[in-house]
Amino acid sequence: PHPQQLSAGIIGAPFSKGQSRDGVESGPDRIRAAGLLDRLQLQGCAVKDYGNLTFEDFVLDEPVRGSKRVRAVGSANQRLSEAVQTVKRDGHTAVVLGGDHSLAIGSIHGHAAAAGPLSVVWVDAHADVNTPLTSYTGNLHGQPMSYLLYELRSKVPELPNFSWMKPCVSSRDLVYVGLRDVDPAEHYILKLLGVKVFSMSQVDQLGVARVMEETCDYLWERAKKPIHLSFDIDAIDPSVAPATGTPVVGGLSYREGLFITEQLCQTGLLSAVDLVEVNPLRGQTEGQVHSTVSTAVDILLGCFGRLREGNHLLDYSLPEP
Ligand code: B3U
Ligand code: MN
Ligand code: MN
Repeated sequence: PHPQQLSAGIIGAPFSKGQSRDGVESGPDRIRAAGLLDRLQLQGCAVKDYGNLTFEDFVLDEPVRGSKRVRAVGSANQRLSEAVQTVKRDGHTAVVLGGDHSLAIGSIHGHAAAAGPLSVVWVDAHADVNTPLTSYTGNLHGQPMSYLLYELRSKVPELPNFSWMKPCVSSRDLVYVGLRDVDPAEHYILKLLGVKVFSMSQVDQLGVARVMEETCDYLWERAKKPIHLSFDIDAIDPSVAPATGTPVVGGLSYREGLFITEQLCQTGLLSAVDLVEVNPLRGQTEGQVHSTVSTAVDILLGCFGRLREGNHLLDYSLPEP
């Protein structure tokens, strides 16, 4: 699709309680300040900014079965789910600017509630599929996929402020790209459910072009469902995107990251995008923060039709002498 046929509905989700490091809540404003909206409009994309969500504070939010700030995460994601449903019903491609990756719970739930069954492409160094009972850290940003998968329903305990949501993704409709830091229980789950995984080993072996070809072929084998892209900036190598909470060496290059977005945009099925885990406070220099934020912006521009070969508006005409 041409960028001028696309429209972006942008939701800021300045939420950080799915993990323990301050700063990730300023991601949405930093990404906007880097010119995301103007640049989307310049490439011909219609943009509506729905602003930043506000989240309820929980004074008493004691760990539940070892998992931290469950009530805050549950409540924030309920709000986000409703916001994503509004954006989808208004006819936009939803963009959720995080914030930490626990936000994928509400984002994917809301997307599925408005658009029906989805394909999910999860680009991340991590699988984020721990259950509350397998997590070593107790951080909810390492758990969102376990809440969303039908097949793990019986493995996830009931949690306070999560009764609004139900699993809505089949493990056959999920593809991972970029994995390189997977916990043993997560690895067991991925094998048990037969989830399609392109870890960094497969990216090395096949190259990103084959990975994306196989990703699209796999997702389309049954039906062409709307695609939800959940992009954790830590999928990109820390030499390019260091300002994030849990950087892991050996990641996707900037070019591989952009290629993924160009290919997904060209399917015409991209229906919602999360861009999460940009943490400006984790950069050691302003240059590191800038590199991380501008990579995040370029990934989003790629999702809305920006091509490295160049673009021009549909009504472009050469100036006459
Ligand atoms: N798998 C670990 C580490 C982790 C997951 N996501 C991030 N880190 N960013 C966990 O906490 O579940
Ligand atoms: Mn993640
Ligand atoms: Mn990650």
